[in-house]
Amino acid sequence: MTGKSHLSEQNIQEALASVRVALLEADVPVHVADSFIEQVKAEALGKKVLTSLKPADQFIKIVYDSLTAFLSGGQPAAAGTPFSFQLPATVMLFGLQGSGKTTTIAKMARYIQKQAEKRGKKRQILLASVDFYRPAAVDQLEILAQQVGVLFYRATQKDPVKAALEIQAYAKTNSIELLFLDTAGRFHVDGAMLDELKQLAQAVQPRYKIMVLDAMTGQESLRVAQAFDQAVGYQYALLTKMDSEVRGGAAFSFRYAQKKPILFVGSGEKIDDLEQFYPERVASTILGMGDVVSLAERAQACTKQSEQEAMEKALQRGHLTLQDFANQLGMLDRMGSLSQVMRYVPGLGTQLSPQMLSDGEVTMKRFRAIIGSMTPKERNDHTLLNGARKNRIAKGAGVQVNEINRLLERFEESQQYVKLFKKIGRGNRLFR
Ligand SMILES: Nc1nc2c(ncn2[C@@H]2O[C@H](COP(=O)(O)OP(=O)(O)OP(=O)(O)O)[C@@H](O)[C@H]2O)c(=O)[nH]1
Ligand SMILES: [Mg+2]
Repeated sequence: MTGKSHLSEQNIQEALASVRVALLEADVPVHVADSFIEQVKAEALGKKVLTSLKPADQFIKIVYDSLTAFLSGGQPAAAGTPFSFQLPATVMLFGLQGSGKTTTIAKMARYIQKQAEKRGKKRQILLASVDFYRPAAVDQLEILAQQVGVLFYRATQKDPVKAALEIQAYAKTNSIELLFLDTAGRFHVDGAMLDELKQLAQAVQPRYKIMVLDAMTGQESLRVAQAFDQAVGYQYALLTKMDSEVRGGAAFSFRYAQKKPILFVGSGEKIDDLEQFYPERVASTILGMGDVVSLAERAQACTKQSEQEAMEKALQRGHLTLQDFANQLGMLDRMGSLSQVMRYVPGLGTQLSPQMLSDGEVTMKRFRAIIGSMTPKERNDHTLLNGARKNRIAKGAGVQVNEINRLLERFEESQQYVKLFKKIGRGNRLFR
């Protein structure tokens, strides 16, 4: 790695070019791709190269991380936490013809109902449409409502705005918690459609306006998203057809231009094919290199390796710092819960009660929080820890000072082991 310890124009040149190709292949517009790359490059140049990683690999990792951060900006719910609407609410969906509005409404109704059922509840959900242009549009929604098992209402009025008000009045008198309003799409962005949507939104004042974008349209979706935003405005987007052969360029362009969160993605034609938006997944499809993910894993493995090396050195020195101690706790944590780990230690598993194990886990977490509140200096030399410092750390970690003393006792104990290791000269062979 000599002479390559920092990222420079030269050592990331090739990586830069391949990222650019990946973005363009994912159907990200050229100007968007270039400006993103400039931004990441400015951030990356001069960064130190991690041990045992090539500069190019490290750069790709930085790109991957920026891409993920960029795609996840402003997401309403952290990955894994289901999104929920504030109730009662009218949710209006709009988008071009065939983008997937009607299907998506059914999918969302199903999603919300399933979430509610998990908590033993049932939501009053109503589906209704003001799409009077395509003859079977309203029937399509009615069939879907039956399929999902939610309510449906057919307006008698044929003027979209009047019909929407009729629907909303119906929802109110029937104590509907969530009304999904389906609208008509056009083949292209056109003034009449946008005008109608604007009037609809003004009349109904929906709490949520969601722009439905077909991920397959790639670059075109950017223009569409902007036109709808100017004319009607919306808080969220929803990308459909992410199951197709697309590489996420639509998601990227949308985030780039609109900076609004992507609420869900459609991942198939079936009613259950709705997922939360996972920025990491899209980032890796955009980069189009399955190996980016494995690269990230490799970087992860490398950090672990350097931790292990640090541990090995500590053992050879016969001296442990609090930082080493925290790393050791971290390694253990990554292996799984204490009880999982203990199961593999002959004899121990049966001697420790589940209570002891879970207490142990809590203690480990607390210890790591305490060490996390120390300055690097303190971590390297625990003898610095006087009363004033302990008070400050206790506050930072949200614990009592006696917890810090307990940690120090345990730490001293491990010191004894480390000394012992050095004495019997096994430190060298331990990790081989
Ligand atoms: N593969 C796939 N197909 C989808 C997805 N979402 C919708 N579709 C399909 O796209 C087509 C159009 O869906 P619709 O829900 O009717 O679209 P729409 O926006 O309501 O269309 P209009 O009412 O004509 O404006 C249907 O064949 C759907 O099955 C998706 O996430 N993945
Ligand atoms: Mg429709």
